[in-house]
Amino acid sequence: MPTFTKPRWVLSEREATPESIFYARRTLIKSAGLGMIGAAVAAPAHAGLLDNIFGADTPTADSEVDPTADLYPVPRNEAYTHTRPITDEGLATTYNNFYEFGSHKRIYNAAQKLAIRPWSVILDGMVEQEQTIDIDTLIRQMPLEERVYRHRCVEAWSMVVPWTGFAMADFVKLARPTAGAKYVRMETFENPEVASGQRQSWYPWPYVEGVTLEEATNPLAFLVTGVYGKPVPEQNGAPLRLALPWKYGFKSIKSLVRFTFTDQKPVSFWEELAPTEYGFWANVNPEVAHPRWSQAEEKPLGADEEIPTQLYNGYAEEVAGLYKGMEGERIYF
Ligand SMILES: Nc1nc2c(c(=O)[nH]1)N[C@H]1C(S)=C(S)[C@@H](COP(=O)(O)O)O[C@H]1N2
Ligand SMILES: [Mo]
Repeated sequence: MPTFTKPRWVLSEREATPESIFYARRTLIKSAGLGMIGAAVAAPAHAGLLDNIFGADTPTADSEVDPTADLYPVPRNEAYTHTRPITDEGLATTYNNFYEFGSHKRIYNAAQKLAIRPWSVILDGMVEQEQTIDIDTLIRQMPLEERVYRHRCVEAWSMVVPWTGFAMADFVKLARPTAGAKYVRMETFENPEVASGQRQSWYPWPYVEGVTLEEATNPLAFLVTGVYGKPVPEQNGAPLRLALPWKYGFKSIKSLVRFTFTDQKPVSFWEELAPTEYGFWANVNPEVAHPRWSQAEEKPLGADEEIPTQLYNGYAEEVAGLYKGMEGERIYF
């Protein structure tokens, strides 16, 4: 199990969490005469953060066997190299951001409540034919491979993880978008009965993210079904999540239920909450600070020292071309 031996960075991480947005929002709610709602959740958010660092319990084992478990492990595609060691599985599966289950990192037990079967995914909007696909049918028909990717959270922690999944480009082929489609808008499940965070009504649920069609079909864009050679667990976004390793982690939306092809630029969850802090592009750049903290360095989960953050999180060769001629846009924001 992970032990957090060095709490030095905890404080800076607390600064880095988007919590202050909610405090600001709570003030607004209060002045609108709805104070109790905001006040009731403020304290647990903080307690959870400390719990997260000093807590030592383990994820609850799944009672049901994943119906795709027989597919794993899957051969690794060695084209995706990594220069840093792979993050300890125990850390990557117990230190999570998944606001549906709480605005702190230790959500893995709460996330077990999410029923990941039956599960289907809707493909709609500007497509030749709308489709609803059963998750097991989808996973069994896609060419699965393992890729080791870096992940850089906007809060300045990072990890290196072996994901299993398939290229998003192959999924776009399956969707057959029509000529005018420019963006893919993605949505997470919505079920406040199991996801207590979704009862916090000032968040713009469901969680939404978006990419351009060019980004979606870039070979790096990866739809994840597994991690560490097994089906991906709930807390990491089962049964289907995105991995966009050149963008800040919040773009890598979890537990997907819907992909809508559109000519309208989607507004993401974080952009809607705090447009001055989180933008559409969110490409990693150490030289462009977040309004409230530097992005120059990152803390790998389990490491003692911070390391320098790289432009496009080290994937410039693969993706810089996507942003040619966009010098006037805030692509690192
Ligand atoms: N639906 C949903 N997707 C989400 C989030 C979330 O809160 N809800 N958090 C994002 C953020 S900020 C990060 S850093 C990654 C974390 O993924 P991990 O828990 O597998 O490390 O998930 C992203 N996807
Ligand atoms: Mo993040």
